[in-house]
Amino acid sequence: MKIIHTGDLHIGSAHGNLPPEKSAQRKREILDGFCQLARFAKENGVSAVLIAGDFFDENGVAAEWKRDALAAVRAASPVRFFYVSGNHDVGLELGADLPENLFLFSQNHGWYSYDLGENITLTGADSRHFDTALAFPPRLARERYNIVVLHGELREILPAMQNRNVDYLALGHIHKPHREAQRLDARGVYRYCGCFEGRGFDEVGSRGFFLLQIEKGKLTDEKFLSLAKRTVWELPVDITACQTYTDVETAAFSATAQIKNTDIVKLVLTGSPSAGLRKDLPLLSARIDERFFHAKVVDESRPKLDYRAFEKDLTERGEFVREVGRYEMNEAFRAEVLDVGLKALNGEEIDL
Ligand SMILES: [Mn+2]
Repeated sequence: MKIIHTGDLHIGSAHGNLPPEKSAQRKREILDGFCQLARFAKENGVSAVLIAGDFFDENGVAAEWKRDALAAVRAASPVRFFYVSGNHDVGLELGADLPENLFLFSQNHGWYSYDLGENITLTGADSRHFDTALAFPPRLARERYNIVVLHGELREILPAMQNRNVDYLALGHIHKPHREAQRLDARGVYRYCGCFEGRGFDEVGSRGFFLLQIEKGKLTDEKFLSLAKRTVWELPVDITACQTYTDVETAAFSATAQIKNTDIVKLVLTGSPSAGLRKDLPLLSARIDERFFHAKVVDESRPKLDYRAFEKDLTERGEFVREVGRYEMNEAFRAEVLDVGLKALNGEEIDL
């Protein structure tokens, strides 16, 4: 039997840190991603799609987003969708007209189980019953293949689920996927599926979902697949050797050369260039941004300072550098103090 483990889609969410029109586009793309997932499931003979919470971004998500997501579920029949709510959508009202192939876990029980066929049992607890459910873990039959779907933190979930005949613990909540399934106990494994698409600069790298194959009580195959429209990247660029703005731009372009122009990029300048280097962050940001769907540049480089050059400098800058030189501190921290202080004295913007 083929089963998809997904979650944390956050349909209806705006992508932070993007200009309004691009944020709105991302919002549509994420819903469209789910519609594609539903089609993928149908076309590939998937029996069940597990949605491990945060299907929608908030309880108050607009009606049309819910309607279109549920229409995609309905159109994918006979694929069955099993949805536990997460912390973001625990109070969500889905309305009365639910697709017949959508199954919930919130029937006023702590736990609810479904027989998926082929000796596989799926058990889950909705977020509103999370604490009670963990206090009274489910009784799972030893002779069944037991999947449990939950949304929450490992430190709460793992102690309650160990040594209880769980074979696969399908988790949602943490947005970074476990590409390798993690050992739960002598019998089972667990994993977070991660969010479906990166939605902010902190959600870097591949995002997707897991396609599991379970045969005769064993997980015989699993694949990490992605339908993400865009990937978010964070790329360090060492500018220590740069002498001019052109060098900085060249280094930035070469660091991003392999990245698709439809992706989202955060470029981090690092290293210790000479103090006089003109980095021109506004121009660099604009040049990088025009190459990608969206980009931003963060400067974490710290200038190399020759203290002797300030020995006879009678300005506030010289006094400041000499003063910092008198204290004991590690050199990386000293460089940071000098960088921030000199920027402040120059009236430059400080990024702490
Ligand atoms: Mn989430």
